[in-house]
Amino acid sequence: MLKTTFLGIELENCLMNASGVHCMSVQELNELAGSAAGAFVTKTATRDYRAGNPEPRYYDTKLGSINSMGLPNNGFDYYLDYVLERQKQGAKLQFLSVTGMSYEENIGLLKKIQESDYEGVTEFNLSCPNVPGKPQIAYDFDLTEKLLAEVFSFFTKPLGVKLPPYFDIAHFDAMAEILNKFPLTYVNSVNSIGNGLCIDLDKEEVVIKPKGGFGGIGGEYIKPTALANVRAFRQRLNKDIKIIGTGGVTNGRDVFEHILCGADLVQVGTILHQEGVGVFERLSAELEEVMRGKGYSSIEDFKGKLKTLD
Ligand code: FMN
Repeated sequence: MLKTTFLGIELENCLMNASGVHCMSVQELNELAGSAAGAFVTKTATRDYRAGNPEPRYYDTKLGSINSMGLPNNGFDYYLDYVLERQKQGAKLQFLSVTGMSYEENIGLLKKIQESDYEGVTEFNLSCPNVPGKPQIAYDFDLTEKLLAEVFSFFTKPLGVKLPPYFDIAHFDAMAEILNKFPLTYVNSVNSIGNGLCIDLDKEEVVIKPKGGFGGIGGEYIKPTALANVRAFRQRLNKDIKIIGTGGVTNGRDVFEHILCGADLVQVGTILHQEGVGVFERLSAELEEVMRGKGYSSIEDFKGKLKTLD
């Protein structure tokens, strides 16, 4: 009932982890690969190993999470080696997430992927802090266009971009116009809502250490923003650009809503962090239950079919 395809490859279901959650080490990645998730993505890799920010750097709240991890990761080669090894063993669809700490590092990483034997999908994370004092890449529209133009001058493998949330119709229009110029495999919306602040009232104190307590918000709080971004891009992007919906999923109804807005695959971050890889079985069962209640037998029956009131 939940079977779907992506790039012509059949998947058990449309569910994945969101990059950064349960995908840092080989052990975590193996757990994902062995879970009920339809596919998985690796932790966003930078060229070099990064320890990340001082702890506490992640905090669960009643409605989600706040984090300022600082991109801790084992470095690009670690994750490339992992997906190459699995590819040799017959893995069909894999997602390798990368970002550079500078424009040149971004180009360098994508050149390495292009020159490697990797045949899977690359998730280019455009929603990470880049140059200090400058906004993240995808909030700089000219830079995004320049970078993608250079990338697609040499990159011929499947590539998707991970975007931050947008909050203005003019920004949906402008970003979609840029993205439509390139042969992207998919757009993944959304990354965390940037720079929120959560407070411990008893202590009258912030809950995470880096950046004076400011951090990315995930979980229930962000579902309406995530759905709006999925819907807005589905309405604006070329039909051959797929959408991965990420943000605010805690149950099967949320997954259904992402698909109704046009998501082809759906990723889960905060709830996976809170529940562990067993969450994929629960979400699959809950999604099936919603579909059965509505008489749907495949996600194609309702994908992108959200109705409006006019
Ligand atoms: N997104 C990335 O693209 N790359 C990352 O490395 C990354 N690290 C994250 C680490 C943590 C602890 C969390 C909570 C999120 C991270 N994210 C990262 C963002 C998630 O992939 C996701 O977009 C966001 O949390 C929204 O989904 P959610 O509401 O299900 O949490």
